[in-house]
Amino acid sequence: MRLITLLGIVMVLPPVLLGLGGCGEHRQDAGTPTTTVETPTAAIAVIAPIAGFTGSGTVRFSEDPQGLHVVADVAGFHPGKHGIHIHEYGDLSAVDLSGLGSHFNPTGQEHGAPGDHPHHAGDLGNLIIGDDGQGHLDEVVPGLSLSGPTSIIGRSVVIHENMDDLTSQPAGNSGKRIAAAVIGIAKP
Ligand SMILES: [Cu+2]
Ligand SMILES: [Zn+2]
Repeated sequence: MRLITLLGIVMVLPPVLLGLGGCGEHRQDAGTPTTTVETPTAAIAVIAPIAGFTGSGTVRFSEDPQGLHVVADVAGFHPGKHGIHIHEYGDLSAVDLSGLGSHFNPTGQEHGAPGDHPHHAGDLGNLIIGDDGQGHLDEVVPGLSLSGPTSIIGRSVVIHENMDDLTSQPAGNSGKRIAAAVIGIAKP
């Protein structure tokens, strides 16, 4: 009985799916896309620490005529300078965050400081954490965007245990990756 019912559905479905059963006008309407794909104008990364470390916060990104406007607000980190970078991947599955890959480097440069040449596009410099554990960073970074070949969407923000010396290769000798987030599209 069940088999007969299933067969009945299977035999009825193909003409409906192909649009052969109804009138032509409706078939055309059903195939017209009703949504448009828009370029993101804002992105956000919600930072969380790895096991054994503390520190959380947000990093917000918006398009700017000079590049990408980056604003980070974090709390709970140990005081001092911490290297902060855009890394190439958004894979948070490894406990040591190794799945995030290297610094985002779409133009094949060496590691350095933002604003200097050469540097990885993903080099954001250092996040300065005060005695209260809080840090704020606000900069416009050239060479990054929210669409196209230099897009950071789906990549990641990483905060390191130590200071980025802005010179050592390939990553400024900034130590462990202690906190990170995948960069997602934000509500404009
Ligand atoms: Cu990094
Ligand atoms: Zn770098």
